[in-house]
Amino acid sequence: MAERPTAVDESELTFSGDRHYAEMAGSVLRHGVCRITALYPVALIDSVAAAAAAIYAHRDVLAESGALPPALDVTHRIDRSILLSEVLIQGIPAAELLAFDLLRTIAGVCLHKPMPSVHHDSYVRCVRPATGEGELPYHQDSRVLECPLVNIWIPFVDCGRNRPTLEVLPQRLFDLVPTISGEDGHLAQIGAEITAAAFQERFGADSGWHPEMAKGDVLVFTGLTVHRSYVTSAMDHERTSIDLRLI
Ligand SMILES: O=C(O)CCC(=O)C(=O)O
Ligand SMILES: [Fe+2]
Repeated sequence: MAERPTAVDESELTFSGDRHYAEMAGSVLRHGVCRITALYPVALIDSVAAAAAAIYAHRDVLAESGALPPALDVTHRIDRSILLSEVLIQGIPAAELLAFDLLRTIAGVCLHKPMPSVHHDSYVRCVRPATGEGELPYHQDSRVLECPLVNIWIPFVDCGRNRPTLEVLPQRLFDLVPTISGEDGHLAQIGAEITAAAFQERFGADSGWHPEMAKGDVLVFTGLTVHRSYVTSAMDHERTSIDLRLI
């Protein structure tokens, strides 16, 4: 029996950064997700993006010359990701600049603890429509990280039109969803993938929300909220973003 949510209008899920944290936390508790618009100054996002771009450029050179350390092989070539702790802005970890009090407070309400901290498994990720690099199928982060968490998803660019966005199921879940894995990809291999067919069967075909996002906007969702990379044939540019996980 499909768990069909009553349709939620995206206006109910969307908040400007000056709204009270309790409204945003309320949306995450009721619907599993909220979007906060214009949360970060564009200049901050640009400086984090530039620091990440320098790391990508360096690793691309290493990969081309066959000198990429084997430990980075999957991370760089398949996930096209960078551990967030490696991204520094004038010596300051990017996560410290991004995980400010408002977000920690919202996450704290959801996790029932004061001021959660950043989980080491937080990444910069680049999704490339041309090659499928970086793209992830439906999953729940708590299945992968094996702990309760709140994910702050931060795109470096406007996305959802010609660049991939994220698709989330705007429905609060209280458990892990059984996984039925496809054959390819890291999440399938670790038994964390929910196939698109299984997702549609369980939640309905049009139940996912794939918001357009502007640089400076974020999505906040729980470790149980089902989500995936959202890529259509109209999207011909890459998108880089951060998954910042609070625990
Ligand atoms: O950025 C994406 O497309 C997927 C990211 C994701 O699954 C995550 O942030 O946990
Ligand atoms: Fe995820």
